[in-house]
Amino acid sequence: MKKPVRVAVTGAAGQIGYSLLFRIASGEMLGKDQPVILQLLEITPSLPALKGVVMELDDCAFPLLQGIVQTDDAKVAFKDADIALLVGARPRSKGMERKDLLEANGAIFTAQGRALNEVASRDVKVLVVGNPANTNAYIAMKNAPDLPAGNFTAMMRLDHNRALTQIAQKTGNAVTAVKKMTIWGNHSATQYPDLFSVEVDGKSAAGLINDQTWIESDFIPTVQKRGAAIIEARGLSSAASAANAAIEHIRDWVLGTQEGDWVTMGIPSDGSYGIPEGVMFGFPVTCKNGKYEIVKGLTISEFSRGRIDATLKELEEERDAVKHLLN
Ligand code: NAX
Repeated sequence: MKKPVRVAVTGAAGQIGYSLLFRIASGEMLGKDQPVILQLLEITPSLPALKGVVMELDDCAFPLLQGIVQTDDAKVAFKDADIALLVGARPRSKGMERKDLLEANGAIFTAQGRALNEVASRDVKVLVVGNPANTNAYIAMKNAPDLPAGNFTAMMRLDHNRALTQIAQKTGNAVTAVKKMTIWGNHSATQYPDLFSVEVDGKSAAGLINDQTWIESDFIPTVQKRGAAIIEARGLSSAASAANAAIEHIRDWVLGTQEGDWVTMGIPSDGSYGIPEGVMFGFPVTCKNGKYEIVKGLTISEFSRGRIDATLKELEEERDAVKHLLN
């Protein structure tokens, strides 16, 4: 039997948590032969609800689940964590400005970055889901100076998966035929879903579709605004699809991406594609042996460059708004 992997999840009693925890415990994230210990963090008022979720986890009798920690103390939740899924965040309430949202979440991710720095495994793989995900990940990274910056990532995978399905449906293909998608930039409405490197059954998606108006007026805005469309339809934000994306992000990071394809991860830039170093940006990456690497050498058209610059500008503005919270 393998040694159990310690997986910390924050916001564990929330909607995404409810879709996420059972799949982690059943082995869908790290493999059907990998035991796990769940270390669950909630705010104090939500501990009773968390207790209910833990009772349900118990009632599944998952063979791979070797322990569960429930706590409102980040240092307990992150102790020796190998993986940390930072899902819990302050939602935007009525009348709250974007600046106030950044500030409220900044406080949470400053504290959690510090706690990770103090007690997590030095190899901890951190995925920030809670919004604004890229900037929250940036704040946590900056508050964990003893951990490698590259351990911190932000979730762009839901946007990536949304874009794959749009292309599959447009071209009448199975989603498995669609490869090499990239969502550049911020997990927000400025993100740039780039189909110019996408292949469908080995052929250029842009060539097959051959319709710039559809790309600009349909594909890009549909992917960018999908989160709002789900809220409009469901009355609640995406949860099961977000949990699925988190599972896939970590699974690929740990177990590797498929040959001949890549995925999108929000990672600190190494300066590639003219994105200033350190900016938490959606990039195309391949993963192998637990490490990710940016796909280099893609052609960026003038159209794409304009979109990439716009999402970069937004991320730089967010970073400037939280400067006082950085180490
Ligand atoms: P919920 O409001 O259902 O759950 C959030 C949970 O986090 C609550 O139980 C709350 O008590 C807890 N929490 C709040 N502050 C905490 C703290 N400091 N420490 C620990 N727990 C804390 O939200 P849910 O629908 O689960 O969404 C969670 C986050 O994911 C939100 O910020 C949401 O905006 C974000 N999303 C990000 C996506 C992405 O692609 N990056 C997509 C889906 C989702 O919108």
